Amino acid sequence: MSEMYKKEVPLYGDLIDLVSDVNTETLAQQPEIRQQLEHSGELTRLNMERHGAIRLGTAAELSMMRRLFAVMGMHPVGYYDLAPAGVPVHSTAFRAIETESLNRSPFRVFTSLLRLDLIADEQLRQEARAALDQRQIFTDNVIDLIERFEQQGGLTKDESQQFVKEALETFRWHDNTPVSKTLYQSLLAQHGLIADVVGFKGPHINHLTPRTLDIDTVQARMQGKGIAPKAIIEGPPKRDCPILLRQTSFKALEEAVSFQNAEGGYDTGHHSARFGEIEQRGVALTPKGRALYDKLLNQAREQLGGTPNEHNAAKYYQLLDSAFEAFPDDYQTLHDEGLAYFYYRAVDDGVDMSTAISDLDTSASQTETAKQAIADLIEQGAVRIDPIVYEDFLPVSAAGIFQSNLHDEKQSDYQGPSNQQEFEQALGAAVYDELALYQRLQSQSLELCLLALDSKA
Ligand code: OOG
Ligand code: NI
Repeated sequence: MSEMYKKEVPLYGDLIDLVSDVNTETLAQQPEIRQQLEHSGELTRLNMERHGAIRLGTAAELSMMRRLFAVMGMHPVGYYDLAPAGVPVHSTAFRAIETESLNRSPFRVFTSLLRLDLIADEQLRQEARAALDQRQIFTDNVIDLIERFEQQGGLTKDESQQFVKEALETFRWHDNTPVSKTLYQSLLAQHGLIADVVGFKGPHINHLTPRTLDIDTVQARMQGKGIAPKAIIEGPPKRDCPILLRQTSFKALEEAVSFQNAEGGYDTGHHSARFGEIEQRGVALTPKGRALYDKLLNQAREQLGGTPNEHNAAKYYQLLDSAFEAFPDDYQTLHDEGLAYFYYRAVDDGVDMSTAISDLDTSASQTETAKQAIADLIEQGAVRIDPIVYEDFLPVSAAGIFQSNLHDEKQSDYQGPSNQQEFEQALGAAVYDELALYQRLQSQSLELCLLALDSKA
């Protein structure tokens, strides 16, 4: 997919080069980052870290997409409702869920389902539905292979190769649209996103995202490389100990498209939807940490009194910096205050730890005595903590990424209830709770760490 996208959107290739230069510089300048990535097994996956995004039109497309990703060990994690931020979709992310699988392939796909019910104009809604019902975004072969995978519980090597080739077709760009220019324009007038989904043959991958170790430097250097960045970096401010996710993108390009007309020919026009993005990930936050993050982010945005843009970017960063002074910025405090998730590792350097261990058993790891015992072991240097990387997305940030790429000046306002249940019904499965996944990783690592200590004691 990366190869295909670099060919389709050459500017993305330039972005990848810039990111990998900056990553190399950062690793050379900051050996502690290199060491940390080595410990968590992420150094090898640094330059292949990617996410991408697609937008789907119907429940049937979403449920088949779930089955397609399942073949690759990618499962729906999290529910994101973007309607309150003026984007008529709700979403999940398909990704690996075990540490080992994540280290092998951290690729995620942010997958949105268009909410046609949010189109107010009844006739347009029907036309949109009819256009979507007519398209088939999966090849017959890929559907056969998905069914075979489900029946056999796997695919042979040949079948897997065939699967990758066939699955890729779904994500390809098609510059001939199946709708008329008039319909496209009415859809566009409703919302850029509706035109992008309904107006095309399939859910073209709309961006891919490498991981950078220094997003501020990449953002600053983009312009110099002829890449126009969006106005602000989404997410938390720059910190010593990165939390969650910071992201920025270059603006979507205007691309030539041909609209089918009634005479069987084509009318020319253009469409902008595809862009490139970069991300910098930090430690995953517990519910307590996340609540603090949301509170501080809202505080900065309320003080700004509007959506961040080119004109108020400097002020926004200032407000964000001062709001986040209330968020502890060292791993030890993040750990001790229960704000973030960590891996625990037994350190092999002959520290005497016979005292603390008796207080510990994992089932009791949440009790105060156990917490104190772990804190003591960390303090003595017998146990080391390493941040668990946040693997998911942030709704406010995602809305900012969507908006910057829709050339959408008007601010839409969608009321109505968030509908995870309806989303899961369309998906044909429940989404995994991301917080439960991080909690499980942390507990498992603690268990292993205690076993290791026990065997040494
Ligand atoms: C998805 C935008 C959200 C992210 O990284 O938060 C996103 C889209 O534009 O379809 O990719
Ligand atoms: Ni993205």
